[in-house]
Amino acid sequence: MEVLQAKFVRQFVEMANDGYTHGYHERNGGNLSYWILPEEIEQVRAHLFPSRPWMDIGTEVPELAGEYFLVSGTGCFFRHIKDDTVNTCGIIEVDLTGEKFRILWGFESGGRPTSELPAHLMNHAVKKGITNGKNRVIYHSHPVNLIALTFLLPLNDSAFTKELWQMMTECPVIFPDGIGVLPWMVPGQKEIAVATSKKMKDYNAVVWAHHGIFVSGTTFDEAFGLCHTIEKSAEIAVKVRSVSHSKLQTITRPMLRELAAAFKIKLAELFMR
Ligand code: 2HA
Ligand code: ZN
Repeated sequence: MEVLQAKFVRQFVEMANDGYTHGYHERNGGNLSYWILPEEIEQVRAHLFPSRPWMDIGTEVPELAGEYFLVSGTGCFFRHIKDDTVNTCGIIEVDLTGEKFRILWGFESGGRPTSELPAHLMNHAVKKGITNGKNRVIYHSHPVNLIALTFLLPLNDSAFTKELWQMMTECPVIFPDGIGVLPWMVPGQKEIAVATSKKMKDYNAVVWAHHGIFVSGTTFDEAFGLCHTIEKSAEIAVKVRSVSHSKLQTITRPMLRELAAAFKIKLAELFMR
């Protein structure tokens, strides 16, 4: 099967386009990666060309040795992924040491994977262990209201989780573990990749102060839906703050407990104090 016809590629492109139309990807902002299943790589193997050299990942991911990923490209605009997938995206293979990768398809005009490849692969490595291989998608974007909140709330997991849980009734159901927050750091480096992947041990979403968010998911819908929900909740928080310094009422802790009981979910106790 041609790579562009494979279902996982079509879903990847659809999600990238959703992110663009939601306004999460100005210029070349944001990036997306998908851990390809063995049967999916077999569907397209006849169209892969291991003709380019092994390159350094910039970190070590021995857990992902020999695995294949579909990734967006550095400098690429999400608005072009739908109509120009072969130049804006590519399939890569991780080598057997987990320190190098090579391009097998895509990036036709000489591009290469996202500058955040270390963070993507380290997050995949952590989630692979925690979810028994079920997590497939890692997504990074720049949603405007969430970034605005990083100027208004204390930069810690508790402040963000409590605020965003309170803003929309279904938030605690969608991210019962809460969300992680990192202080401002230089993007594209191993340090921010290590810090993000540490937070991914506890959460499926990690906020980068004054920058954006990383989310994980077992499917494209799960990952995008989580980002979308968090950004919508952040938009409500920003709107409420824009109108008034104080809230007249909110979703209280007893209400959160009622919700957890009704939906049979376990909310992270850390954020219920
Ligand atoms: O420009 O979003 O964090 C791509 C990015 C880097
Ligand atoms: Zn970014």
